[in-house]
Amino acid sequence: MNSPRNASGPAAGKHAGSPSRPEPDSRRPLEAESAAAQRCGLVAIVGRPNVGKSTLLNALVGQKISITSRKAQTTRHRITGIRTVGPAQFVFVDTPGFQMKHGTALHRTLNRTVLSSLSEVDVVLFVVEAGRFGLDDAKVLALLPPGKPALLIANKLDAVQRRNDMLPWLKSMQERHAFAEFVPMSARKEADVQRLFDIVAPYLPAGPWLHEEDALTDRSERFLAGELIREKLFRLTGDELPYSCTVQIDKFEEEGNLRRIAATIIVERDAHKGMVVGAGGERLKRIGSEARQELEQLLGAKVFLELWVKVRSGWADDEAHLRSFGYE
Ligand SMILES: Nc1nc2c(ncn2[C@@H]2O[C@H](COP(=O)(O)OP(=O)(O)OP(=O)(O)O)[C@@H](O)[C@H]2O)c(=O)[nH]1
Ligand SMILES: [Mg+2]
Repeated sequence: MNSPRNASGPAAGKHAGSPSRPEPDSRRPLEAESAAAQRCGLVAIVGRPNVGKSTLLNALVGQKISITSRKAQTTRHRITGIRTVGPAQFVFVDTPGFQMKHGTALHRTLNRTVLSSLSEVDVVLFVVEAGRFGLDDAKVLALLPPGKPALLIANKLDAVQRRNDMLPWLKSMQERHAFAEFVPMSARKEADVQRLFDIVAPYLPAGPWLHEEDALTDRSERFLAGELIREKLFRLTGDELPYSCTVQIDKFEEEGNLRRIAATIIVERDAHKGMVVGAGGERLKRIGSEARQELEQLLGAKVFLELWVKVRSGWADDEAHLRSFGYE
């Protein structure tokens, strides 16, 4: 039998740099967190690309676990972010934005990831942009398993000019699906994010925690390193670089408080390689230096990072390549 793990040891010390984790309340009797009182549940975060799912996950976890950018389809994996509040452990599952183009094998793989995540969770956060509901949102809504509680998260409320339009819009959403809750909010507002814990908590089943109390994610440092490099690549190249590039970690070595990392950025064409490298190698240098700084903060260690760029055309439509790059 799984024994509940509620030790407050340095389990997530690897991701030190972690900001304000609430301290367990020392006035509470120890029995208060006994297995009987514990709740734990999987909470999927789904929606079309770019609605702010990963931004929300990071805000909920209190640490950047999942990368974000202006570009659609930034997230390519199922990413778990963990947060324990009092007796409740929330295991959030960020997913790739579900999208309608079924073009490449990569697109199909991303959509498969969304579907499999949905089937295994206890509750779903269905994220849309407040005041908007398009065909692309409807496509995702249609995937929600019947009978599973789904909460409507109307995100980016801060960007809504006409607040008066929100009420009729929420009413129209009520007719689209039997949402268990309606939550207009902004993932960028701390108070909204805190309120969400109280709203979601009643949907977590009673049961022992799956992770240590201070765990942040079940993803490895090696995985997070690849993701952070991909984020800098997306953010520093703008729209001219197509979405079809990826990052492969070739080496990840731990030497005391030092991480030696070597990674390759994989692009589809020679022209794309030029965009990544930039004039005199300036852009690649910047991608490397920004990724290194953020990694040092995340891992609480010194990082030595080597970056390479390689052309491998057609990788995004090649199942074998996808698997070798870690896409499930
Ligand atoms: N104004 C505003 N912008 C937000 C909010 N939440 C997220 N964003 C922005 O929306 C963009 C997309 O955010 P992501 O978190 O990457 O979106 P996503 O849904 O994970 O996207 P994919 O992984 O591509 O599906 C980023 O530029 C965020 O900064 C919010 O509450 N308000
Ligand atoms: Mg995302």
